[in-house]
Amino acid sequence: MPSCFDEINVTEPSLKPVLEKVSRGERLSRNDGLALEHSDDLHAICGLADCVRKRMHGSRVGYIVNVHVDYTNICSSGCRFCAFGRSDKDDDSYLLNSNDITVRIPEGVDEIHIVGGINPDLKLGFFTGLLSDLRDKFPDAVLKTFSAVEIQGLARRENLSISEVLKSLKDAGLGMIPGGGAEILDPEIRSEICPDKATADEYIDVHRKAHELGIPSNTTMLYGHIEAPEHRIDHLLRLRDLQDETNGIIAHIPLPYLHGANELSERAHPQSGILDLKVMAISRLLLDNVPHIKSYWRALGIRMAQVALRAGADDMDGTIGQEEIMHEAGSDAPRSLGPDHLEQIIKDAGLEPYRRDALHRPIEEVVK
Ligand code: V47
Repeated sequence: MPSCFDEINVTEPSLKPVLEKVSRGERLSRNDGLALEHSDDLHAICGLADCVRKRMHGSRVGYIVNVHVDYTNICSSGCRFCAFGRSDKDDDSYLLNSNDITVRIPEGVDEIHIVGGINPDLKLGFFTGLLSDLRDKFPDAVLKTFSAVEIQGLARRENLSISEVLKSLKDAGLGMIPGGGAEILDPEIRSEICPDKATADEYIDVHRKAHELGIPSNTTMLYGHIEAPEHRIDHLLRLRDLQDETNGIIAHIPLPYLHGANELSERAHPQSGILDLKVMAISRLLLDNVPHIKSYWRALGIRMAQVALRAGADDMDGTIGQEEIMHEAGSDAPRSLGPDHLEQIIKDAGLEPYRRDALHRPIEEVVK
């Protein structure tokens, strides 16, 4: 019986060895990644990633009933791609307390995703207090809260080590770390787009320390601004190296840069659906040790997120609600999608939806 890979028609000679390696299950090199980046054979690249997704997950695509709450937009980082951050002097700056946050969370969610700006006024007690309130009120939901850059900022303000902060957060109920803050893990690009935020090494280190303490995490990559193909490949290889070391990454989420209301837009590459599919596919192909690749519909838009399910992604994230970061940056996707809608999107891609928990375990198999 012909395998999925036999049906791929590679037109460019540079992709032939990549096809052979992927079909044999061999790891791709940096040069292979660059060959994929520099190829125009979108059909072959997406086809390869689709075959890998199928080999790893069959026809199953996950989604989660979750909620995103962005607890503060007060941020000292001033990232040039961001439309969300404010100074505390701005009229529309905000900080939600634990009660404001809990009233925004619907009953029955399986994951609570909470992130915010690097707010210089917030101490460890704010974060541990919030986590224990959420744990009391939503004992069945995984608390996927505070990105690596927020944790790094908190440790610096409190003069504590990353592990000390993570232990306190874990004791208070932290279940998992979301992937935000990775942007592009290259010092020169970071100096242009987010000079005052945690460095690439610091981002990796928070994830490494979390994994050492048994806290899993997701990772992201913000692409389509001023980075070059080499930066994207090196970013993915850094994540792959970390995963070889710790095996703590559950899912990787490629994030397309959205141009709305931010400083970087004048210098950035125009948005490209071709790049969206290529980056999704290359993420699946290079991150051979990361179980899940998410198609984040809030950033990609519903249609592109659906097509990306045939370019390597095996997950749609979730019902979301509330999220502000993509909304402020001009996302035209709805604020929220119901489970039935998500299921239909997946079915229309010819795939089989399953509802999952934050660790991507099918919900019917999770014993609470
Ligand atoms: O770190 C900010 C990005 C991230 C823009 O872990 C922008 O499951 C596009 O990390 N255009 C936060 N992106 C979102 C995030 C995330 C999302 C979904 C799931 C998970 C997960 C994590 O949003 C930031 C930054 O990279 N971002 N501004 C913008 N203009």
